[in-house]
Amino acid sequence: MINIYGFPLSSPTNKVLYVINYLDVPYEYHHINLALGDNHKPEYLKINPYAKIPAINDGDFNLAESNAITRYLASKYNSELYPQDIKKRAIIDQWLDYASQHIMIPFSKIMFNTYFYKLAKLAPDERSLQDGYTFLSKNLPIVEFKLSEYTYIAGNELSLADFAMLASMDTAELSKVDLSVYPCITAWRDKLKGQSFYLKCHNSYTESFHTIMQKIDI
Ligand SMILES: N[C@@H](CCC(=O)N[C@@H](CS)C(=O)NCC(=O)O)C(=O)O
Repeated sequence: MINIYGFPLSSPTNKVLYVINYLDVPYEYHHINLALGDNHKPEYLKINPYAKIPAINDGDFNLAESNAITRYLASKYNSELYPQDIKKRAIIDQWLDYASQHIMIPFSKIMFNTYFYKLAKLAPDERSLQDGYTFLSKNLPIVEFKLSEYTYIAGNELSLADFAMLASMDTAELSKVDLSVYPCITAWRDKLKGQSFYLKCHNSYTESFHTIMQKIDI
């Protein structure tokens, strides 16, 4: 049984959950409460010594980094989400990196400076907030162009890159980034969000966010 350690407001965690639910293999989810510092407890540091979530444990094997985890899961279960062909893999890897570096990070800048720093009683950084919006205004059109030519992020087949990109964009509504100006992204996203792998995780990130924020002890 695969153990997944994560936190529901973490986009990298949701990426892993989307993939494992799509693969439809059994797993056990362990809530690592970042607000209480569960990620720094000795038992978790045995799973991931650098204290970040998500991570997985599969028997005597531990692994962190959401992209590495999804590659491992797809490879373990021989999934076409990460095919054997090295050129197809390389293109998927390219878009996994693009989603992490050029979409998830700018959205994180917005989320931290709009919501999470306030929780930690830290002052927002206006420059970092604006960088988030500026980078997305440059980087989202690249994704829109790709989806105007192809059905999915890495080509005409669904791949790990779609799950990474989907999770990276989950905070769009809370971030007040209007994705409706990108019709191909919107149609692709709506199609994936209606699928069972997504609905098994949540109805939407926004709904989870509001539910969790209402609880003091997250
Ligand atoms: N590149 C990593 C990012 C992991 C990461 O930054 N996780 C955050 C939550 S989204 C975390 O563990 N933060 C806790 C901390 O820094 O103490 C991945 O894709 O898994």
